Amino acid sequence: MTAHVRLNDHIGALDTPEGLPAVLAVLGETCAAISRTVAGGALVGALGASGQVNVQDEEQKKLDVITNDMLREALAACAPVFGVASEELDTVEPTGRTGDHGYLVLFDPLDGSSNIDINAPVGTIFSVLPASSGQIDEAAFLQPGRNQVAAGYALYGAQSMLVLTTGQGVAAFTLDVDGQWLRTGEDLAIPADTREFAINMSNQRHWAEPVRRYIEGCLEGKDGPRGKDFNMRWVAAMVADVHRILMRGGVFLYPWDAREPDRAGKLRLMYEGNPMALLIEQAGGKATTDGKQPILDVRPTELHQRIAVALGSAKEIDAFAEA
Ligand code: AFP
Repeated sequence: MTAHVRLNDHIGALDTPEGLPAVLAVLGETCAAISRTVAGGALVGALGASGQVNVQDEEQKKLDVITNDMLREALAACAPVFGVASEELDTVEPTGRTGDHGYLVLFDPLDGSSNIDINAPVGTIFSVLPASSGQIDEAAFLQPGRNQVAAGYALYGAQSMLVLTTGQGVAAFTLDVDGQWLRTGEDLAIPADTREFAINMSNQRHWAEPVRRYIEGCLEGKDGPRGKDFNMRWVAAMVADVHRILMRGGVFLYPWDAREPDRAGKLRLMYEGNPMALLIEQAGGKATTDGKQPILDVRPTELHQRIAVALGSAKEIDAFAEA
């Protein structure tokens, strides 16, 4: 049996700023606990709606609330964490700590909530930003994604996996029966070419013309301008679609659409777009809003602002940009 490196030993061997290993260790422990809670499903009363609505004006599932509280409490007790922000919280929550070597942690506690009650994959997405020595308010969180010192996700699927970057490549960990994250992949690399796209096709009539042209080119396959057939996937959980792309390539698209013309896109910049973009770029892919503008260069103006997303295999994102 191969001896696998544990998450904390992997982090300890990295060149990381002071305090960051402690933050990542708490995130790993909490995601392992969330994996156990999600796995309990109906047996632990974790399915169904909570009866509450969040700041996104979305009905919260019970697990949205449970997992959000698990992360808030664990991070509030972690000394280098100076504040947290969550998809499920109206605004930021300072921990009251200030000083040097502090971090801000942003998260989507359970991405893919619509999958919970059908036992399809869900996940936790997290982003870690440096905390300034000043006041920890919403403005302190509004940093471009390039400032992230770490980003990752936990995917609760057939296996529970944790995928993490601190800016030195992307590593993958699998949760073992003892609740330990054991390294099962490192230096993940996304193939530059792909024949697989992920998009919610039911929105086709609402897309802008370039998106329609790109998808039509994929659907025409080898009989059309692309000269090759494509396959489609859509898990309705960004974590699972991004994980597939990290494992075998592909593109993931959630573009602007005319259903809500004043909204840049459905996905949130700070705790979905930015962490996933850092992972994708670190694995050699491209992560953009429109095929050209890197997500990591977007200067945030609001904590819960939304963003269009086109990420994945570099050459296919270029083809999307030229459509
Ligand atoms: P939920 O967490 O509300 O299920 O949304 C998941 C998500 O933000 C992202 O993870 C998916 O890729 C995308 O939305 C699915 O959106 P559609 O339900 O419109 O396909």
